[in-house]
Amino acid sequence: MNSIFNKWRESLTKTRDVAFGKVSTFFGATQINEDSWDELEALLIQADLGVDTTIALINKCQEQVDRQGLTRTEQLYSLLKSEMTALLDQPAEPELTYQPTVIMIAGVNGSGKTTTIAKLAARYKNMGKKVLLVAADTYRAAAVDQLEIWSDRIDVPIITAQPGSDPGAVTYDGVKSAISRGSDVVLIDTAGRLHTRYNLMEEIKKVYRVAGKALPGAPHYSWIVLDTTTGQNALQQAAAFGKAVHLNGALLAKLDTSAKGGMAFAIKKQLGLPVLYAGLGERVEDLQPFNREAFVDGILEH
Ligand SMILES: Nc1nc2c(ncn2[C@@H]2O[C@H](COP(=O)(O)OP(=O)(O)O)[C@@H](O)[C@H]2O)c(=O)[nH]1
Ligand SMILES: [Mg+2]
Repeated sequence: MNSIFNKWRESLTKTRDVAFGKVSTFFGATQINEDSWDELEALLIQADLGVDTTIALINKCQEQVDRQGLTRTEQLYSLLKSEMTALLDQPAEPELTYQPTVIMIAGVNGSGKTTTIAKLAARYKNMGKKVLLVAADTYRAAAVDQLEIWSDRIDVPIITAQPGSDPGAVTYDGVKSAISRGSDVVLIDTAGRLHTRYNLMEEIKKVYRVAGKALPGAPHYSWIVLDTTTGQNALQQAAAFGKAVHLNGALLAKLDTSAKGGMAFAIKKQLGLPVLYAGLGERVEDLQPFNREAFVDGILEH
């Protein structure tokens, strides 16, 4: 267990030092008063928790301070830690029991979709699952190439189409192919061009719909990859995807290079999505099931 906490702690260095460093120095021998609540509120907003989440968190802490009769800011540390943990879900790792289980991965360009798919594929393969990759980001040739390189590297088969071809068609072929090969898990990579937002949303809806035509009930999971280095902005982008298709999970990318990991606290409140996995580094084994205790422990230094 300790090694898991250490891994999270190491990956969260930037978020801990840059964004939560001041939150950590806040706890001291001073009396809790109006000013300290204002200060804590400002620090949490600066740490990318978002205004709504921060206010809800402060209210919870104030309730507990009154109830427990706490007087000094140092007593707020463990209270804040447990209230922050309570803001996060601790979901079980998704079950891969459909035959095949079809997973669509959405998110804006550069958020980390293709890399996260490779990591998920490697993880599921290690669990003994037969995995198939589907390159439905057909817009850029480089996007298909990138997934092909991963397919070679982790030795997982891939279904591709010519760049510029219909992402719906490759999705259909991919899911049908998974059925005939007896794959356990299908991971569909999608495009994320923001500058043609309307088309993008139509495209992702189509991929979603076509997956269901190829296999009723698919996609069983639709997860959004959030670039944690962009903080609160990532949440606004995710909300747009959530309007186009039914999302049921969020995946955090680049926690290891982000100073804005605090945005994770706002995901449940703002998007209503559980965080399922987090990318703690660039290697395939750096994708970890989300661990709320290790996360909170990693960002709050005492
Ligand atoms: N350090 C780090 N880099 C990441 C992580 N996930 C993705 N990246 C990098 O982010 C960049 C964009 O990732 P990519 O998967 O191509 O994003 P996509 O456009 O959404 O498919 C690449 O350079 C990745 O190596 C992560 O968890 N940690
Ligand atoms: Mg990509």
